[in-house]
Amino acid sequence: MYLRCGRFKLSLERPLVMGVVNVTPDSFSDGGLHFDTASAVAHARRLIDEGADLLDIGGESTRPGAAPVALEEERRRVLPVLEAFAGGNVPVSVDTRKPELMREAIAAGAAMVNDITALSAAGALDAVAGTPAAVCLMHMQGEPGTMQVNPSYADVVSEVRDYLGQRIAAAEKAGIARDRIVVDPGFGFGKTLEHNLALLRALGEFRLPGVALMAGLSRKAMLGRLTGREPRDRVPASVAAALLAVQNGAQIVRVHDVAATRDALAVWQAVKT
Ligand code: 9MG
Repeated sequence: MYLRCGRFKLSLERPLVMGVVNVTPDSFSDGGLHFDTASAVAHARRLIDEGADLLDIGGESTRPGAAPVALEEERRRVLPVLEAFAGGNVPVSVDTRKPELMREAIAAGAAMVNDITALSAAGALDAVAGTPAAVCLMHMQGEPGTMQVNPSYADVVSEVRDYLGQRIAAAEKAGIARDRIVVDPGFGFGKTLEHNLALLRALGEFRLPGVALMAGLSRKAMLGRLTGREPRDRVPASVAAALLAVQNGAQIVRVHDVAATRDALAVWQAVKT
């Protein structure tokens, strides 16, 4: 199975590692360590050296409680970093929910759009449809500002799966073929610890025909709840979570700690029958 992703055709025969580059002052995971362009570029280079298969560059924090960022500011944060890598050997994804920035990023060479709102904004489907870019359709209940206030589901697995099925149908109708689509249940986005654990246990149910599956658990609050540790000390828990996700069907893992995740996956790959 392959993922068509801009000028790349990515084999999904082995799990892929997407390295996170937050160009934000307020990310939960790194506390704004890579906010200026030079540090973000240096960080992205480090992730590539560590073996990242893709980079995900974002300029708007999506942590619980985060406030929205204006288009102009998000563009100022993201585009210079993206442009530094767009011509290279590692596909670059833009993490945004704004159709204008999707268009600009793809024109600047982004190979994927990672949208926590699954292309639901007006014009978002069209921004991606007529291009070669892949898209990650993620599930979120509510908005980052309030999503963790009282998340509630009758059956989290079937509700998230149905939603992603509907977003795949909308994307296909707009002209985005399944081999350009990735789905993601959105761990921590309007979900309690119990919801997240239920989704991780049932991750295999999100392997939908012809569509790739991504999981992002890296350094998230659920791992803090389970270990009692701060985000920067959640590397072992994040690696364990990435392995469990891959074992349960994820083909792409979105992580902050690329080297540690690559090592763990190398062991997994060698043992897997
Ligand atoms: C932007 N972002 C933060 N967490 C994420 C996750 O789990 N998945 C995806 N696709 N994007 C995420």
